[in-house]
Amino acid sequence: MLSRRPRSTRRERMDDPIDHTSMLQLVGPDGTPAGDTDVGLSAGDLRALLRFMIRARRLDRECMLLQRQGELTVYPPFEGQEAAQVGSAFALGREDLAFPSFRELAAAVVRGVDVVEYLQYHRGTWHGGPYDPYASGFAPICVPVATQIVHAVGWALGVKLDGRSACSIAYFGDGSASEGDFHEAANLAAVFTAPVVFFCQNNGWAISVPPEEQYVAPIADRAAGYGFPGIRVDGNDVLAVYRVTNEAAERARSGGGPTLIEAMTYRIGPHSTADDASRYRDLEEVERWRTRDPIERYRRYLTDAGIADDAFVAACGAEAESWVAGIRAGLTTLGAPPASEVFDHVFTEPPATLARQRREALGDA
Ligand SMILES: Cc1ncc(C[n+]2csc(CCOP(=O)(O)OP(=O)(O)O)c2C)c(N)n1
Ligand SMILES: [Mg+2]
Repeated sequence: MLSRRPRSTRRERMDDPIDHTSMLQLVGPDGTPAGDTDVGLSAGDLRALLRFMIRARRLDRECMLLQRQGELTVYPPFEGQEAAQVGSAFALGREDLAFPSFRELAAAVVRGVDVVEYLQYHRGTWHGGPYDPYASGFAPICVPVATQIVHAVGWALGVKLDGRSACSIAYFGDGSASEGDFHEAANLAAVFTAPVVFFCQNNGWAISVPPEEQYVAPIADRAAGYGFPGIRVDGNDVLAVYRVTNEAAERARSGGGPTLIEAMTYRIGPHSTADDASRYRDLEEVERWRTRDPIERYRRYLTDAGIADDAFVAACGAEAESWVAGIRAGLTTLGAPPASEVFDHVFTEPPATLARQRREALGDA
């Protein structure tokens, strides 16, 4: 049986583990500029970043409610990580392909994935969500930790062999960086100059395991060992995330090879709806991270800079409400998937036993 973590270990975390001087930040937690905020985006695009983050948070909270109401089986919330996901996904082009883990719904929204289709995975009615990965540029949800990092490199190598200009981005967490898959993928990408961006969302926890039990040096520093650039960025600063991802993606597409980005952020909610985070972390830690909220920070920056006003922010909130209401309606009125799917998608030529079971269950061949 698992024993509870000693309280002293958790107490040590109250000293902020993030060194703010060693990560790129363009907008500080209070919304004031902390660097050159000209990231090359138009005023419309700068407003779109805020609109996406507001929309994503509203959706995330609705998904938590949908799970509690029995409409989703389980759901992994991303609240707190909106800037990391929206800023990075916004930097991708139509030809690029994102390889997510299971917590990247905000990135999926930016890519234009059909959310009702995406959520069928969490409703338990389809294995990976029936959306088209190529049409949306967003690969299926990947729950086996870190396996998608290898997939992203494989796809990127294919792009290179085809002579196309595109890149992949692998989304993964701090805990995933402890898996062998991460190392294998990073080394392979380095050796073959694969056009891939390794995007680590360091959200402070891997379920109940804190960073001090996962690594000693910053994850971004590992890039030097593989021979490509690595950078730590304030993952709650959407402009900084956009800038580093855009640069990494452009380098990848133009033959410069991989980049490792470590976005320092925080998982405000539980690991998933099946988790009680109060068993292993203090509420003070969560409250401290709320003061670095990515949305409020960026809202202040945009309004202070005169790029957005209160009416725009209010309109984003209203638009998010009706958008989410449509998703709820779409999800809760879905019919059951056809029973035949239980037998599909594994064998090209089903073995006799399976064919017999199919006949018995469905009465067809
Ligand atoms: C191969 C594998 N091992 C273990 C698990 C159980 N598991 C699910 S999420 C998770 C932790 C992931 O932590 P991190 O990479 O930091 O991502 P986060 O959940 O914080 O987004 C673990 C151990 C799994 N899904 N797959
Ligand atoms: Mg994590």
